[in-house]
Amino acid sequence: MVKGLDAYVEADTEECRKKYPRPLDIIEGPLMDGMRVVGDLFGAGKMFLPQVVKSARVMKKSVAYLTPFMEEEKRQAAARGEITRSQGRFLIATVKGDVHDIGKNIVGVVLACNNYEVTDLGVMVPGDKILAKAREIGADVIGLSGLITPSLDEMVHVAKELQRSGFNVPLLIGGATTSAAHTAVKIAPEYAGGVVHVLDASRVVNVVSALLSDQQKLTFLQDVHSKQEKLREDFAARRARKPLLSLESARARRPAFNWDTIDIPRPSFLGTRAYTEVPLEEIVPYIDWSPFFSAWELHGRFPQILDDEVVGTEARKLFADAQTLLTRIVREKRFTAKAVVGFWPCQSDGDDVLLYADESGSQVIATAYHLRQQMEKPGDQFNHCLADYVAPKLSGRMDYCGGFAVTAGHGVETFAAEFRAAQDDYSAIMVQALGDRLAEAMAELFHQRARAFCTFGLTENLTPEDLIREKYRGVRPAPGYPACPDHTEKRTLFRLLEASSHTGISLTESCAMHPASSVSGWYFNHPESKYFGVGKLGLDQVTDYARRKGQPLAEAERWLGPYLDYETS
Ligand code: B12
Repeated sequence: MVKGLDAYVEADTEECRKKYPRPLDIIEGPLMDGMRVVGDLFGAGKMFLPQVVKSARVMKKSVAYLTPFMEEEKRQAAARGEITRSQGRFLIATVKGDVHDIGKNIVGVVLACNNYEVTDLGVMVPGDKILAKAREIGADVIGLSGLITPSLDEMVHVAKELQRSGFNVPLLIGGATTSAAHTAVKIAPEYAGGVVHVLDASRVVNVVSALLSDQQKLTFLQDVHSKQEKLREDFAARRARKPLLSLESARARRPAFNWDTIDIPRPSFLGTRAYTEVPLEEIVPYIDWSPFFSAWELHGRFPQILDDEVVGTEARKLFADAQTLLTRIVREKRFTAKAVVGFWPCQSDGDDVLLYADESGSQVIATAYHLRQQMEKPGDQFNHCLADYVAPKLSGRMDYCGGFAVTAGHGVETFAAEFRAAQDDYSAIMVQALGDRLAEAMAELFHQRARAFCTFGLTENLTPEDLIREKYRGVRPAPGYPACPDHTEKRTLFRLLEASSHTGISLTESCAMHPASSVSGWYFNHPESKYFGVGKLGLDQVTDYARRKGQPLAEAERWLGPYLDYETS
């Protein structure tokens, strides 16, 4: 089990069954002993996540073999009026509007192999369902996961509902978009039962075991509480220390481009072009493998990571398993990759981009709203906004920008579910991680094609490494990323691209894309375009932005929550 070898697990379990009086003794004896070794090595940094998940697979298969025997035993115990109980009941869910799965699944597996009874409600789970299930199973701890910023707001909502409904079980917060600071400032004050941010799966067992221990719970929560108090103070102090520029001053510090001379390439087509089945083998060479290893908590750049002194051996094994599965996915066409790209004539109007029906510019078919940096910067630096990369109306020149939506996600869930049904979480997580890599690779592939459509890309001669290092002209900021943090702009992008009908990707109420392995964004071709973060936003900008979008201020504030530099009323 410690080595994660599962070939003979059923035969071995049967052998144990003959030796041990009860099936539960096997779980609590050799299986848990094995997992304890795994947990200790993982906690001490001597074992890595892929190994833990493989060991968990052995445990799960063994438990699956024992389950019918335990059911029978439970039935008999119940008939005698006895109750049995696990280490603790953990309820986990990805919040409403979010489709993030992989991080949540990893956490579920790590807890389950430490003998916690994990109930996983899946993705896009509304708060009332989480509360109802928590009540039904008598959850000892509730965990919420989320990938994108709108989920943060949903987490605050769930915390408020837990408080309102009189719950008192600890609430764990995790996922890429979450942070200790946001948890301290926004979520923890809403719920008195204890709210803990957990950075990654390697820490979750210690946190849960402390929370469920009568001896440790109080001091653990007191410690969390004082750290959160400090984070709240730091947050308030930082805001007081670093006042923002007014929107007007920030606008005056926009980059000054000479629009008379800038090269504006005209795309070879205007409107959209859809790709209903992109061959997977065309996508594979564009995969950036470094984030794949991060997903498995092996940190380092690919390919150097394969020779890393500490994680190299595991990284190699993981990479070999990934190649085997990827080859199978491609050969058996397990995923269907779909894409749509589009180009439109456009001009900027302040911080907005007006997209036109044709090059006469007489009919605006959509407006893309952008946000500007308001942080104070040294004198020679600009306060950027994506609209700066588009020829202003006043320049009299017509510009072009593009958009894309790509997905490798059709088929991912079905394939992952097949593995899960066979108690193989290792391969299920691997399938999801590969789906994500293919989606990102598609974004790279189609950006290269887009640059070729705009002719300047035709003379590029870039290696895959050059592509990963973005050694090309132009950017493809994705709504939700730091240069354009408003996820609702995906609605405009999707309408222009007719993305849902062309690719089968749908937007949830939080503007997450379903299926999960999907990416969408804009193309800007300006020779000096680059990625940046808009950073914190002042009330003046958010008020102006809401007015331009025709949105109530409160709605704009809701979507931009973590970026606001002020308290909302
Ligand atoms: C890989 C990745 C993707 C992949 C996969 C996403 C997916 N299927 O989940 C792809 C390429 C598809 C993608 C797409 C997008 N992404 Co993305 N993506 C990432 C990236 C690089 C890593 C996320 C990841 O999968 N990590 C690996 C997993 C295993 O880690 P994890 O989720 O963090 O989970 C661990 C912990 O957080 C914790 N944990 C997780 N949940 C829970 C729950 C509990 C209870 C506990 C205790 C712990 C816990 O344990 C886990 C295991 O250790 C992050 C940046 C980053 N470095 O985090 C951006 C990031 C998450 N993406 C982002 C965005 C904006 C997007 C898009 C909206 C962009 C777009 N317009 O296309 C889309 C949205 C996709 C969708 N379906 O809606 C933003 C989100 C921030 C925001 N402002 O909203 C990020 C943070 C990038 C950034 N810096 O802005 N993305």
